[in-house]
Amino acid sequence: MEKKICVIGLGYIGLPTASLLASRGYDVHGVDVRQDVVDLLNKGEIHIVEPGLDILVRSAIQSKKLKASAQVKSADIFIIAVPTPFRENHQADLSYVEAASKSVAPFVKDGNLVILESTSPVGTTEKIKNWIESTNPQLNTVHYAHCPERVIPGHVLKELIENDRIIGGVDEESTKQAALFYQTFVEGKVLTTGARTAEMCKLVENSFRDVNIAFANELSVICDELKINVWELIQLANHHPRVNILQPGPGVGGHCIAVDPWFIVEAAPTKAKLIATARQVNDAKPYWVIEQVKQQAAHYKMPVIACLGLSFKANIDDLRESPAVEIIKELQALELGKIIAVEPNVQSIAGINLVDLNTALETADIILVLVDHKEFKQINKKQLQGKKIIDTRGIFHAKD
Ligand code: SAJ
Repeated sequence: MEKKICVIGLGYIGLPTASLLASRGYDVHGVDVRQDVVDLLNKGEIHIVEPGLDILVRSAIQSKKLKASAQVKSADIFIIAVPTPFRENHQADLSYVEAASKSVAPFVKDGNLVILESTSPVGTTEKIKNWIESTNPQLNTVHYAHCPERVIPGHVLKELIENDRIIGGVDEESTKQAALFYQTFVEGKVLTTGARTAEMCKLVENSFRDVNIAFANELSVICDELKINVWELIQLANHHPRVNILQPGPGVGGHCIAVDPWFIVEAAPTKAKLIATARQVNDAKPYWVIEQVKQQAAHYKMPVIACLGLSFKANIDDLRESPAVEIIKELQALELGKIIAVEPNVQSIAGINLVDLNTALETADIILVLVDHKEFKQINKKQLQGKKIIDTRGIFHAKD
């Protein structure tokens, strides 16, 4: 008989994972604390934008291989995919992981496998074992492993299957059991290690990216002062065979790269100097963009400022930790002009005046590009004539 799987957390990772597993023949029970998400899912609909996910979910629900509720059920394998944000002081908030662990504890049986997919500080998988076993003390042969999710929003379904995976168990048998499971649906390599190294590996991957984006963001600020086009500069420098500079932007958003490096800083505050500085450089970038807008707005009396894009990166609807949202809210608070915004992937957002792209282009005095959505890349440059452009993503940098 196919193994039963219970996935806790039906968000950007849990939902695609649950539906992929259902499509591979597993009996999957999805759990979410949000009843609206559960209800939508049971109708075969979804609450997030991710290419191809709607079709996969619909067929998983129709085949009855995927069901959802707010209640955990017994299973052979439990996958925890809940948020791991940080608190005000940048310390990891493990309350969702703890609550998820305690919610599965009464249903876990000896021989089961509990997997943590959420990006977490070093030591979290051990904590899950402790939370579950202190809630359910008669357990003694449960396997626990961390298998950090590594998919990029926008390409989740492809990357869930094709990416290599790191599996780290709390002991060798746990690692082996988890690896056997992932090998049933992952086409990439399944690489094994211990839980702590797996946890650190994920944090390091995102910190690597954060540090490199910080380099690009710092360059953009330096180049502005030196009157050099940073986009052209990076393009040229990247012709060197061993140079690959990332792209500057309005700041770093999302629930991962802007968060995870802090877990390393928290664990080794005096040692993690470069990682902490990169975070500060990236967190400062939105304020630099706001300064740019202030300078331009000073040439007008109540200008119309059109902000293109709200999501944290191109072609997705995810607004979490989005620098664009942060910038727009601050511009509104500063009352620099009439602030309008365009976001093709979102219907509405409280407190922000969303308009369609044409209206924005027609009425704006200042155009602030915050996200490089495909719709914006197609803008005819004639529509920009006579307007001040602040292009934080470099979509208009190419020479005519
Ligand atoms: N960004 C730039 N310049 C760049 C690249 C990105 O400013 O050159 C910005 C984006 O606009 C965005 C932020 O960085 O605001 C993060 O975007 P991203 O595309 O770099 O990454 P995420 O957050 O969508 O996904 C990352 C991925 N990690 C790595 O690439 C190392 C993904 O594989 C992880 O699974 C994901 O974090 C996660 O969930 O941890």
